[in-house]
Amino acid sequence: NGRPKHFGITPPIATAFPNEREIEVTDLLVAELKKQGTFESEEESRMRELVLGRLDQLVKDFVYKISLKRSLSEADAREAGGKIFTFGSYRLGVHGTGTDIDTLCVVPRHVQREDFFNDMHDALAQLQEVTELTSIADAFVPVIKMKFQNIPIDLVFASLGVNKVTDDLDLRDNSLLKNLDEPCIRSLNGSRVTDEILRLVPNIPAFRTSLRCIKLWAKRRAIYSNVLGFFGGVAWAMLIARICQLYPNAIAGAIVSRFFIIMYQWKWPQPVLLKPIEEGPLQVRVWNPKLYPIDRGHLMPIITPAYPSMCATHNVTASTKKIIESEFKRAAEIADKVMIGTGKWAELFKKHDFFERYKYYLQIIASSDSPERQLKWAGMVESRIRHLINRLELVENLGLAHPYVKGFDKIHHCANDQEAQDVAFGICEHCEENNSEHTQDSKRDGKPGGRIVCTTTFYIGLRIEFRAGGSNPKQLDISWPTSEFTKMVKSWDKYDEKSMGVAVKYVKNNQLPKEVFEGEPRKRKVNSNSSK
Ligand code: 3AT
Ligand code: MN
Ligand code: MN
Repeated sequence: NGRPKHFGITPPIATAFPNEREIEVTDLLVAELKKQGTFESEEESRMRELVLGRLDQLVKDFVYKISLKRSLSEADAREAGGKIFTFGSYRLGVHGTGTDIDTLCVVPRHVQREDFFNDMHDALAQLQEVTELTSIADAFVPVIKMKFQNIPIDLVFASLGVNKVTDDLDLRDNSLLKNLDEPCIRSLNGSRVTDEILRLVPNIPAFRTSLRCIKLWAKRRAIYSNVLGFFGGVAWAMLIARICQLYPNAIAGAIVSRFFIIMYQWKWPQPVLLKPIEEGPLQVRVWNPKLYPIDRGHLMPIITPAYPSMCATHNVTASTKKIIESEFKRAAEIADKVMIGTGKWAELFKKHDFFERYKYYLQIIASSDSPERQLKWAGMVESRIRHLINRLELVENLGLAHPYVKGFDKIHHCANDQEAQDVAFGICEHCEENNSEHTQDSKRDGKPGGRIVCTTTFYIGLRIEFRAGGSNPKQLDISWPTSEFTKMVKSWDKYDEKSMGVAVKYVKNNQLPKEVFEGEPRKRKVNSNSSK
Protein backbone atom coordinates (compact mmCIF):
# COMPACT_ATOMS: atom_id res chain seq x y z
CA ASN A 1 0.00 0.00 0.00
CA GLY A 2 2.36 2.65 -1.28
CA ARG A 3 5.71 3.99 -0.14
CA PRO A 4 6.38 4.96 3.46
CA LYS A 5 6.30 8.69 4.10
CA HIS A 6 9.84 8.56 5.35
CA PHE A 7 13.02 6.49 5.00
CA GLY A 8 13.99 4.45 8.02
CA ILE A 9 12.39 3.03 11.14
CA THR A 10 11.52 6.39 12.72
CA PRO A 11 10.42 9.73 11.32
CA PRO A 12 13.22 12.26 10.61
CA ILE A 13 14.60 14.44 13.40
CA ALA A 14 14.53 17.49 11.16
CA THR A 15 13.50 18.18 7.58
CA ALA A 16 15.03 21.64 7.31
CA PHE A 17 16.88 22.62 4.16
CA PRO A 18 20.50 23.80 4.44
CA ASN A 19 21.24 27.24 5.82
CA GLU A 20 24.03 29.48 4.57
CA ARG A 21 26.60 28.32 7.08
CA GLU A 22 25.92 24.67 6.26
CA ILE A 23 26.44 25.40 2.58
CA GLU A 24 29.72 27.15 3.40
CA VAL A 25 31.10 24.33 5.53
CA THR A 26 30.03 21.76 2.93
CA ASP A 27 31.99 23.65 0.25
CA LEU A 28 34.98 23.71 2.59
CA LEU A 29 34.60 19.99 3.23
CA VAL A 30 34.46 19.12 -0.48
CA ALA A 31 37.54 21.30 -1.08
CA GLU A 32 39.41 19.53 1.71
CA LEU A 33 38.41 16.08 0.41
CA LYS A 34 39.69 17.06 -3.04
CA LYS A 35 42.92 18.37 -1.55
CA GLN A 36 43.35 15.06 0.29
CA GLY A 37 43.07 13.23 -3.04
CA THR A 38 39.97 11.16 -2.34
CA PHE A 39 38.46 11.65 -5.80
CA GLU A 40 39.74 9.91 -8.93
CA SER A 41 40.36 11.77 -12.20
CA GLU A 42 37.73 11.85 -14.96
CA GLU A 43 40.07 9.80 -17.08
CA GLU A 44 40.29 7.06 -14.47
CA SER A 45 36.55 7.03 -14.04
CA ARG A 46 36.00 6.69 -17.83
CA MET A 47 38.51 3.87 -17.84
CA ARG A 48 36.54 2.06 -15.11
CA GLU A 49 33.35 2.26 -17.15
CA LEU A 50 35.08 0.87 -20.23
CA VAL A 51 36.51 -1.99 -18.19
CA LEU A 52 33.09 -2.81 -16.72
CA GLY A 53 31.60 -2.86 -20.21
CA ARG A 54 34.32 -5.26 -21.33
CA LEU A 55 33.73 -7.52 -18.33
CA ASP A 56 29.99 -7.60 -18.94
CA GLN A 57 30.61 -8.72 -22.52
CA LEU A 58 33.07 -11.37 -21.33
CA VAL A 59 30.46 -12.76 -18.94
CA LYS A 60 27.89 -12.94 -21.75
CA ASP A 61 30.38 -14.75 -24.02
CA PHE A 62 31.19 -17.13 -21.18
CA VAL A 63 27.52 -17.96 -20.56
CA TYR A 64 26.97 -18.47 -24.28
CA LYS A 65 29.86 -20.92 -24.58
CA ILE A 66 28.85 -22.93 -21.53
CA SER A 67 25.24 -23.00 -22.74
CA LEU A 68 26.35 -24.57 -26.04
CA LYS A 69 28.52 -27.03 -24.09
CA ARG A 70 25.39 -28.03 -22.13
CA SER A 71 23.63 -28.69 -25.49
CA LEU A 72 21.32 -25.70 -25.51
CA SER A 73 20.24 -24.56 -28.95
CA GLU A 74 22.07 -21.65 -30.55
CA ALA A 75 19.03 -19.41 -29.92
CA ASP A 76 18.65 -20.46 -26.27
CA ALA A 77 22.38 -20.05 -25.71
CA ARG A 78 22.16 -16.48 -27.03
CA GLU A 79 19.19 -15.77 -24.76
CA ALA A 80 20.81 -17.26 -21.66
CA GLY A 81 22.36 -13.84 -21.03
CA GLY A 82 24.55 -13.15 -17.99
CA LYS A 83 25.16 -9.85 -16.25
CA ILE A 84 27.72 -7.95 -14.18
CA PHE A 85 26.66 -6.13 -11.01
CA THR A 86 28.90 -3.98 -8.86
CA PHE A 87 29.05 -3.55 -5.09
CA GLY A 88 31.53 -2.17 -2.56
CA SER A 89 32.82 1.40 -2.66
CA TYR A 90 32.51 1.69 -6.44
CA ARG A 91 28.80 0.89 -6.38
CA LEU A 92 28.27 3.33 -3.52
CA GLY A 93 30.09 6.00 -5.51
CA VAL A 94 32.73 6.66 -2.85
CA HIS A 95 35.76 4.85 -4.28
CA GLY A 96 39.12 6.56 -4.42
CA THR A 97 41.82 6.52 -7.03
CA GLY A 98 43.47 3.11 -7.40
CA THR A 99 40.85 1.19 -5.38
CA ASP A 100 39.29 -1.98 -6.69
CA ILE A 101 35.94 -2.54 -8.42
CA ASP A 102 33.94 -5.23 -6.65
CA THR A 103 31.90 -7.07 -9.25
CA LEU A 104 29.43 -9.91 -9.20
CA CYS A 105 28.92 -12.17 -12.18
CA VAL A 106 25.33 -13.47 -12.36
CA VAL A 107 24.51 -16.41 -14.61
CA PRO A 108 21.58 -18.81 -15.26
CA ARG A 109 21.26 -22.18 -13.50
CA HIS A 110 23.04 -24.34 -16.06
CA VAL A 111 26.30 -22.42 -15.59
CA GLN A 112 28.14 -23.58 -12.48
CA ARG A 113 30.89 -22.35 -10.20
CA GLU A 114 33.35 -24.89 -11.68
CA ASP A 115 32.72 -23.34 -15.10
CA PHE A 116 33.49 -19.92 -13.65
CA PHE A 117 36.79 -21.03 -12.14
CA ASN A 118 37.75 -23.01 -15.27
CA ASP A 119 36.34 -21.41 -18.43
CA MET A 120 35.87 -17.83 -17.25
CA HIS A 121 39.28 -17.89 -15.58
CA ASP A 122 40.89 -19.25 -18.74
CA ALA A 123 39.18 -16.69 -20.96
CA LEU A 124 40.55 -13.95 -18.72
CA ALA A 125 44.01 -15.52 -18.73
CA GLN A 126 44.04 -15.22 -22.54
CA LEU A 127 43.71 -11.44 -22.44
CA GLN A 128 46.86 -9.35 -22.44
CA GLU A 129 45.09 -6.54 -20.55
CA VAL A 130 44.54 -8.93 -17.62
CA THR A 131 47.41 -9.25 -15.14
CA GLU A 132 47.90 -10.70 -11.65
CA LEU A 133 45.03 -13.14 -12.21
CA THR A 134 44.35 -15.36 -9.18
CA SER A 135 41.48 -17.67 -8.25
CA ILE A 136 40.48 -18.26 -4.65
CA ALA A 137 37.85 -20.93 -5.21
CA ASP A 138 37.81 -22.24 -1.62
CA ALA A 139 37.31 -18.86 0.13
CA PHE A 140 34.24 -18.07 2.25
CA VAL A 141 33.23 -15.92 -0.71
CA PRO A 142 34.97 -17.56 -3.70
CA VAL A 143 36.59 -14.93 -5.90
CA ILE A 144 38.69 -14.29 -9.00
CA LYS A 145 41.07 -11.38 -8.48
CA MET A 146 42.90 -9.59 -11.25
CA LYS A 147 43.97 -6.31 -12.71
CA PHE A 148 42.16 -5.35 -15.87
CA GLN A 149 44.05 -2.58 -17.65
CA ASN A 150 45.69 -1.99 -14.28
CA ILE A 151 42.40 -1.56 -12.42
CA PRO A 152 42.11 -4.06 -9.54
CA ILE A 153 38.96 -6.18 -9.90
CA ASP A 154 37.34 -8.61 -7.45
CA LEU A 155 34.95 -10.88 -9.32
CA VAL A 156 32.52 -13.08 -7.36
CA PHE A 157 29.97 -15.44 -8.80
CA ALA A 158 26.32 -16.43 -8.41
CA SER A 159 24.30 -18.93 -10.41
CA LEU A 160 20.54 -18.29 -10.07
CA GLY A 161 17.71 -20.77 -10.39
CA VAL A 162 16.57 -19.27 -13.70
CA ASN A 163 17.04 -20.13 -17.39
CA LYS A 164 17.89 -16.62 -18.49
CA VAL A 165 19.67 -13.68 -16.91
CA THR A 166 18.52 -10.60 -18.76
CA ASP A 167 19.92 -7.07 -18.45
CA ASP A 168 16.85 -5.86 -16.55
CA LEU A 169 17.34 -8.42 -13.76
CA ASP A 170 17.11 -6.94 -10.27
CA LEU A 171 18.57 -8.84 -7.33
CA ARG A 172 16.14 -7.38 -4.81
CA ASP A 173 13.62 -10.25 -4.79
CA ASN A 174 14.27 -12.53 -1.76
CA SER A 175 12.84 -15.56 -3.54
CA LEU A 176 15.86 -15.47 -5.89
CA LEU A 177 17.83 -16.93 -2.98
CA LYS A 178 15.76 -20.11 -2.82
CA ASN A 179 17.65 -23.34 -3.50
CA LEU A 180 21.00 -21.58 -3.99
CA ASP A 181 24.12 -22.90 -2.32
CA GLU A 182 25.75 -20.95 0.52
CA PRO A 183 28.62 -19.41 -1.51
CA CYS A 184 26.09 -18.06 -4.04
CA ILE A 185 23.94 -16.57 -1.29
CA ARG A 186 26.99 -14.94 0.28
CA SER A 187 28.18 -13.67 -3.10
CA LEU A 188 24.80 -12.08 -3.83
CA ASN A 189 24.74 -10.54 -0.37
CA GLY A 190 27.38 -7.83 -1.01
CA SER A 191 25.46 -6.50 -3.98
CA ARG A 192 22.02 -6.81 -2.36
CA VAL A 193 23.23 -4.91 0.70
CA THR A 194 24.77 -1.99 -1.20
CA ASP A 195 21.73 -1.68 -3.46
CA GLU A 196 19.40 -1.70 -0.47
CA ILE A 197 21.48 0.95 1.33
CA LEU A 198 21.22 3.21 -1.72
CA ARG A 199 17.44 2.67 -1.88
CA LEU A 200 17.10 3.61 1.78
CA VAL A 201 18.99 6.89 1.53
CA PRO A 202 16.89 9.98 0.78
CA ASN A 203 19.64 12.17 -0.69
CA ILE A 204 22.38 10.25 -2.47
CA PRO A 205 24.82 13.10 -3.28
CA ALA A 206 24.84 14.16 0.39
CA PHE A 207 25.31 10.53 1.42
CA ARG A 208 28.29 10.13 -0.90
CA THR A 209 30.18 13.22 0.20
CA SER A 210 29.53 12.45 3.86
CA LEU A 211 30.66 8.85 3.48
CA ARG A 212 33.83 9.92 1.68
CA CYS A 213 34.58 12.16 4.63
CA ILE A 214 33.89 9.45 7.21
CA LYS A 215 35.96 6.85 5.36
CA LEU A 216 38.95 9.16 5.15
CA TRP A 217 38.58 10.12 8.81
CA ALA A 218 38.25 6.50 9.97
CA LYS A 219 41.31 5.44 7.95
CA ARG A 220 43.46 8.30 9.25
CA ARG A 221 42.39 7.59 12.84
CA ALA A 222 43.10 3.85 12.37
CA ILE A 223 39.59 2.66 13.18
CA TYR A 224 38.71 1.30 9.72
CA SER A 225 38.95 -2.49 9.89
CA ASN A 226 36.26 -5.10 10.27
CA VAL A 227 38.67 -7.97 11.05
CA LEU A 228 40.38 -6.22 13.92
CA GLY A 229 37.20 -5.22 15.69
CA PHE A 230 36.56 -1.75 14.31
CA PHE A 231 34.08 -0.95 11.52
CA GLY A 232 34.54 -1.89 7.85
CA GLY A 233 33.27 -0.07 4.74
CA VAL A 234 29.74 -1.49 4.85
CA ALA A 235 29.25 -0.58 8.52
CA TRP A 236 30.42 3.01 7.99
CA ALA A 237 28.09 3.27 4.97
CA MET A 238 25.10 2.09 7.02
CA LEU A 239 25.86 4.55 9.83
CA ILE A 240 25.97 7.49 7.44
CA ALA A 241 22.85 6.21 5.68
CA ARG A 242 21.00 6.25 9.02
CA ILE A 243 21.98 9.88 9.66
CA CYS A 244 20.85 10.78 6.13
CA GLN A 245 17.46 9.24 6.94
CA LEU A 246 17.20 11.35 10.08
CA TYR A 247 18.03 14.57 8.16
CA PRO A 248 16.58 13.92 4.70
CA ASN A 249 17.18 17.43 3.34
CA ALA A 250 20.55 18.15 4.92
CA ILE A 251 23.81 18.47 3.00
CA ALA A 252 27.16 16.81 3.74
CA GLY A 253 28.62 19.38 6.15
CA ALA A 254 25.55 19.14 8.36
CA ILE A 255 25.25 15.35 8.04
CA VAL A 256 28.85 14.82 9.09
CA SER A 257 28.59 17.03 12.14
CA ARG A 258 25.28 15.39 13.20
CA PHE A 259 26.85 12.03 12.58
CA PHE A 260 29.57 12.51 15.17
CA ILE A 261 27.25 13.93 17.80
CA ILE A 262 24.59 11.25 17.35
CA MET A 263 27.10 8.42 17.23
CA TYR A 264 28.91 9.71 20.28
CA GLN A 265 25.65 9.72 22.22
CA TRP A 266 24.27 6.47 20.79
CA LYS A 267 22.83 4.12 23.43
CA TRP A 268 24.62 0.91 22.48
CA PRO A 269 23.78 -1.95 22.29
CA GLN A 270 20.69 -0.45 20.70
CA PRO A 271 21.17 -1.56 17.08
CA VAL A 272 21.52 0.77 14.10
CA LEU A 273 18.85 -0.30 11.60
CA LEU A 274 17.98 1.16 8.21
CA LYS A 275 14.65 -0.65 8.06
CA PRO A 276 12.71 -3.29 10.00
CA ILE A 277 14.36 -6.71 9.88
CA GLU A 278 12.63 -8.97 7.35
CA GLU A 279 11.84 -12.64 7.52
CA GLY A 280 12.43 -14.63 4.36
CA PRO A 281 12.30 -17.94 2.52
CA LEU A 282 15.56 -19.49 3.76
CA GLN A 283 16.54 -21.68 6.69
CA VAL A 284 19.30 -19.19 7.58
CA ARG A 285 19.49 -17.21 10.80
CA VAL A 286 18.50 -13.57 10.76
CA TRP A 287 20.00 -11.29 13.42
CA ASN A 288 17.76 -11.45 16.49
CA PRO A 289 19.05 -10.68 20.00
CA LYS A 290 15.80 -11.89 21.57
CA LEU A 291 16.37 -15.34 20.15
CA TYR A 292 20.14 -15.75 19.99
CA PRO A 293 22.54 -15.15 22.91
CA ILE A 294 25.42 -14.57 20.45
CA ASP A 295 23.52 -11.64 18.94
CA ARG A 296 22.88 -10.26 22.44
CA GLY A 297 26.66 -10.18 22.87
CA HIS A 298 27.18 -7.68 20.03
CA LEU A 299 28.41 -4.46 21.61
CA MET A 300 27.76 -2.03 18.74
CA PRO A 301 25.34 -3.79 16.38
CA ILE A 302 24.90 -2.30 12.91
CA ILE A 303 22.52 -4.48 10.93
CA THR A 304 22.59 -5.03 7.16
CA PRO A 305 19.27 -4.15 5.47
CA ALA A 306 19.00 -6.97 2.90
CA TYR A 307 17.55 -10.34 3.82
CA PRO A 308 19.09 -12.31 5.55
CA SER A 309 20.04 -9.42 7.86
CA MET A 310 23.32 -9.80 9.71
CA CYS A 311 25.36 -7.82 12.16
CA ALA A 312 28.21 -6.17 10.23
CA THR A 313 30.07 -5.35 13.44
CA HIS A 314 30.10 -8.63 15.37
CA ASN A 315 33.89 -8.33 15.84
CA VAL A 316 33.74 -5.26 18.07
CA THR A 317 35.23 -5.83 21.56
CA ALA A 318 35.04 -3.76 24.75
CA SER A 319 38.40 -2.17 23.87
CA THR A 320 37.62 -1.30 20.27
CA LYS A 321 34.26 0.08 21.39
CA LYS A 322 36.00 2.47 23.79
CA ILE A 323 38.43 3.53 21.07
CA ILE A 324 35.70 4.14 18.49
CA GLU A 325 33.70 6.15 21.03
CA SER A 326 36.64 8.33 21.97
CA GLU A 327 37.20 9.03 18.25
CA PHE A 328 33.52 10.02 17.89
CA LYS A 329 34.00 12.42 20.76
CA ARG A 330 37.16 13.96 19.33
CA ALA A 331 35.52 14.33 15.91
CA ALA A 332 32.31 15.82 17.35
CA GLU A 333 34.40 18.53 19.04
CA ILE A 334 36.25 19.32 15.82
CA ALA A 335 33.06 19.37 13.73
CA ASP A 336 31.57 21.71 16.29
CA LYS A 337 34.50 24.10 15.92
CA VAL A 338 34.21 23.93 12.14
CA MET A 339 30.52 24.87 12.34
CA ILE A 340 31.15 27.92 14.51
CA GLY A 341 34.19 28.92 12.45
CA THR A 342 36.99 28.31 14.95
CA GLY A 343 38.31 25.06 13.44
CA LYS A 344 39.22 23.46 10.12
CA TRP A 345 38.11 20.17 8.51
CA ALA A 346 41.78 19.26 8.01
CA GLU A 347 42.04 18.74 11.78
CA LEU A 348 39.55 15.88 11.51
CA PHE A 349 41.85 13.99 9.14
CA LYS A 350 45.00 14.29 11.24
CA LYS A 351 46.86 11.01 11.48
CA HIS A 352 46.41 8.87 14.60
CA ASP A 353 49.20 8.71 17.19
CA PHE A 354 48.93 4.99 17.94
CA PHE A 355 52.68 4.42 18.10
CA GLU A 356 53.27 7.41 20.40
CA ARG A 357 50.40 6.76 22.68
CA TYR A 358 51.37 3.78 24.80
CA LYS A 359 54.41 2.87 26.81
CA TYR A 360 54.08 -0.86 26.13
CA TYR A 361 52.97 -2.75 23.06
CA LEU A 362 52.50 -6.38 22.18
CA GLN A 363 54.02 -7.54 18.93
CA ILE A 364 52.36 -10.50 17.26
CA ILE A 365 54.75 -11.86 14.68
CA ALA A 366 53.50 -14.33 12.09
CA SER A 367 56.33 -15.85 10.07
CA SER A 368 56.77 -18.37 7.27
CA ASP A 369 59.17 -19.39 4.53
CA SER A 370 57.44 -18.01 1.42
CA PRO A 371 55.40 -14.95 0.39
CA GLU A 372 52.51 -17.14 -0.85
CA ARG A 373 52.27 -19.05 2.41
CA GLN A 374 52.69 -15.84 4.37
CA LEU A 375 49.63 -14.21 2.78
CA LYS A 376 47.33 -16.95 4.08
CA TRP A 377 49.08 -17.52 7.39
CA ALA A 378 49.25 -13.82 8.28
CA GLY A 379 45.61 -13.43 7.25
CA MET A 380 44.69 -16.27 9.56
CA VAL A 381 46.67 -14.80 12.48
CA GLU A 382 45.13 -11.38 11.87
CA SER A 383 41.61 -12.83 11.91
CA ARG A 384 42.24 -14.27 15.40
CA ILE A 385 43.70 -11.14 17.00
CA ARG A 386 40.30 -10.00 18.19
CA HIS A 387 40.11 -13.20 20.27
CA LEU A 388 43.42 -12.27 21.86
CA ILE A 389 41.98 -8.81 22.58
CA ASN A 390 38.92 -10.40 24.18
CA ARG A 391 41.13 -12.38 26.53
CA LEU A 392 43.48 -9.49 27.27
CA GLU A 393 40.44 -7.51 28.37
CA LEU A 394 40.08 -9.95 31.29
CA VAL A 395 43.65 -9.42 32.53
CA GLU A 396 44.00 -7.62 35.83
CA ASN A 397 45.58 -4.15 35.62
CA LEU A 398 45.09 -3.95 31.85
CA GLY A 399 42.79 -1.01 31.12
CA LEU A 400 42.76 -1.20 27.35
CA ALA A 401 44.10 -3.50 24.63
CA HIS A 402 44.23 -1.43 21.46
CA PRO A 403 44.85 -3.34 18.19
CA TYR A 404 46.48 -1.52 15.29
CA VAL A 405 44.53 -1.85 12.03
CA LYS A 406 47.21 -3.37 9.86
CA GLY A 407 50.23 -5.65 9.93
CA PHE A 408 53.73 -4.71 8.76
CA ASP A 409 55.24 -7.08 6.18
CA LYS A 410 58.93 -7.81 5.78
CA ILE A 411 61.06 -10.25 3.87
CA HIS A 412 64.31 -11.13 5.65
CA HIS A 413 67.25 -12.72 3.89
CA CYS A 414 68.80 -14.85 6.58
CA ALA A 415 72.29 -16.30 6.43
CA ASN A 416 71.72 -19.15 8.88
CA ASP A 417 69.33 -20.92 11.26
CA GLN A 418 70.05 -18.60 14.15
CA GLU A 419 69.18 -15.51 12.11
CA ALA A 420 66.02 -17.17 10.78
CA GLN A 421 64.96 -18.04 14.32
CA ASP A 422 65.74 -14.54 15.56
CA VAL A 423 63.68 -12.69 12.98
CA ALA A 424 60.70 -14.93 13.70
CA PHE A 425 60.94 -13.64 17.29
CA GLY A 426 61.26 -10.04 16.21
CA ILE A 427 65.01 -9.79 16.67
CA CYS A 428 66.58 -8.38 13.56
CA GLU A 429 70.04 -6.86 13.74
CA HIS A 430 70.06 -5.41 10.21
CA CYS A 431 66.42 -4.36 10.13
CA GLU A 432 67.12 -0.94 11.59
CA GLU A 433 69.96 -0.04 9.24
CA ASN A 434 68.63 -1.43 5.99
CA ASN A 435 65.24 -0.77 4.56
CA SER A 436 62.73 -3.56 4.22
CA GLU A 437 64.06 -4.46 0.77
CA HIS A 438 67.35 -5.69 2.24
CA THR A 439 69.00 -5.00 -1.05
CA GLN A 440 72.52 -5.46 0.25
CA ASP A 441 71.75 -8.87 1.70
CA SER A 442 69.74 -10.24 -1.16
CA LYS A 443 72.48 -12.79 -1.78
CA ARG A 444 72.54 -14.07 1.78
CA ASP A 445 69.76 -16.60 1.19
CA GLY A 446 71.82 -18.08 -1.66
CA LYS A 447 74.58 -19.09 0.77
CA PRO A 448 74.59 -22.54 2.28
CA GLY A 449 72.06 -22.56 5.11
CA GLY A 450 70.62 -19.26 3.87
CA ARG A 451 66.91 -18.75 3.28
CA ILE A 452 64.19 -16.14 3.35
CA VAL A 453 61.82 -15.57 6.24
CA CYS A 454 58.62 -13.57 5.71
CA THR A 455 57.19 -11.81 8.73
CA THR A 456 54.01 -9.85 9.36
CA THR A 457 53.96 -7.97 12.63
CA PHE A 458 50.75 -6.80 14.29
CA TYR A 459 50.64 -4.44 17.25
CA ILE A 460 48.46 -4.10 20.31
CA GLY A 461 48.88 -0.99 22.46
CA LEU A 462 48.53 -1.70 26.20
CA ARG A 463 47.13 0.77 28.66
CA ILE A 464 48.19 -0.41 32.07
CA GLU A 465 46.17 0.79 35.04
CA PHE A 466 47.59 -0.24 38.38
CA ARG A 467 44.90 0.19 40.94
CA ALA A 468 45.76 0.79 44.57
CA GLY A 469 44.78 -2.22 46.65
CA GLY A 470 44.59 -4.62 43.74
CA SER A 471 45.33 -8.21 44.60
CA ASN A 472 48.26 -8.32 42.23
CA PRO A 473 49.87 -4.89 42.26
CA LYS A 474 52.45 -3.82 39.68
CA GLN A 475 52.19 -6.95 37.62
CA LEU A 476 50.76 -7.73 34.29
CA ASP A 477 50.36 -11.40 33.53
CA ILE A 478 49.41 -12.05 29.94
CA SER A 479 50.61 -15.65 29.77
CA TRP A 480 47.09 -17.10 29.65
CA PRO A 481 45.74 -14.92 26.79
CA THR A 482 48.97 -15.41 24.87
CA SER A 483 49.11 -19.18 25.16
CA GLU A 484 45.40 -19.50 24.35
CA PHE A 485 45.97 -17.35 21.29
CA THR A 486 48.95 -19.31 19.98
CA LYS A 487 47.08 -22.55 20.57
CA MET A 488 44.14 -21.19 18.62
CA VAL A 489 46.11 -20.09 15.56
CA LYS A 490 48.15 -23.29 15.54
CA SER A 491 44.97 -25.36 15.47
CA TRP A 492 44.33 -24.04 11.94
CA ASP A 493 43.92 -27.01 9.59
CA LYS A 494 46.61 -25.68 7.23
CA TYR A 495 49.09 -24.94 10.02
CA ASP A 496 52.50 -26.46 9.41
CA GLU A 497 55.00 -26.38 12.23
CA LYS A 498 58.03 -26.63 9.95
CA SER A 499 57.24 -23.67 7.71
CA MET A 500 55.19 -21.33 9.92
CA GLY A 501 55.68 -19.61 13.24
CA VAL A 502 53.93 -17.23 15.57
CA ALA A 503 55.40 -15.24 18.46
CA VAL A 504 53.93 -12.77 20.93
CA LYS A 505 56.22 -10.40 22.83
CA TYR A 506 56.29 -7.12 24.71
CA VAL A 507 58.08 -4.13 23.25
CA LYS A 508 58.66 -0.86 24.98
CA ASN A 509 57.71 2.30 23.17
CA ASN A 510 61.38 3.24 22.50
CA GLN A 511 62.09 -0.19 21.01
CA LEU A 512 59.49 0.07 18.25
CA PRO A 513 61.06 -0.54 14.82
CA LYS A 514 61.15 2.50 12.61
CA GLU A 515 58.90 1.04 9.88
CA VAL A 516 55.85 1.64 12.07
CA PHE A 517 56.45 5.39 11.74
CA GLU A 518 56.24 5.09 7.95
CA GLY A 519 58.94 7.61 7.20
CA GLU A 520 57.68 10.22 9.60
CA PRO A 521 59.98 11.66 12.23
CA ARG A 522 59.45 9.91 15.50
CA LYS A 523 58.43 11.90 18.52
CA ARG A 524 59.95 10.61 21.73
CA LYS A 525 57.40 12.08 24.05
CA VAL A 526 55.19 9.56 25.84
CA ASN A 527 51.78 10.80 26.81
CA SER A 528 51.70 10.42 30.56
CA ASN A 529 47.94 10.04 30.93
CA SER A 530 47.74 7.17 28.44
CA SER A 531 50.10 4.79 30.12
CA LYS A 532 52.23 4.67 33.17
P1 3AT B 1 37.68 0.00 -1.06
O1 3AT B 1 37.32 1.27 -1.71
O2 3AT B 1 37.78 -1.16 -2.04
O3 3AT B 1 38.87 0.12 -0.18
P2 3AT B 1 35.26 -1.36 -0.20
O4 3AT B 1 34.18 -0.91 0.73
O5 3AT B 1 34.88 -1.54 -1.63
O6 3AT B 1 36.45 -0.33 -0.05
P3 3AT B 1 36.29 -4.08 -0.26
O7 3AT B 1 36.62 -3.98 -1.70
O8 3AT B 1 37.35 -4.65 0.64
O9 3AT B 1 35.87 -2.68 0.39
O10 3AT B 1 35.02 -4.96 -0.02
C1 3AT B 1 33.84 -4.75 -0.71
C2 3AT B 1 32.75 -5.65 -0.17
O11 3AT B 1 33.11 -7.02 -0.33
C3 3AT B 1 32.50 -5.48 1.30
C4 3AT B 1 31.95 -6.81 1.69
O12 3AT B 1 30.56 -6.89 1.39
C5 3AT B 1 32.67 -7.75 0.78
N1 3AT B 1 33.85 -8.35 1.41
C6 3AT B 1 35.09 -7.85 1.49
N2 3AT B 1 35.93 -8.66 2.13
C7 3AT B 1 35.21 -9.74 2.46
C8 3AT B 1 35.49 -10.97 3.11
N3 3AT B 1 36.71 -11.25 3.59
N4 3AT B 1 34.48 -11.84 3.27
C9 3AT B 1 33.26 -11.58 2.80
N5 3AT B 1 32.93 -10.45 2.18
C10 3AT B 1 33.87 -9.55 2.01
MN1 MN C 1 36.26 -2.36 -3.04
MN1 MN D 1 37.25 -5.78 -2.94
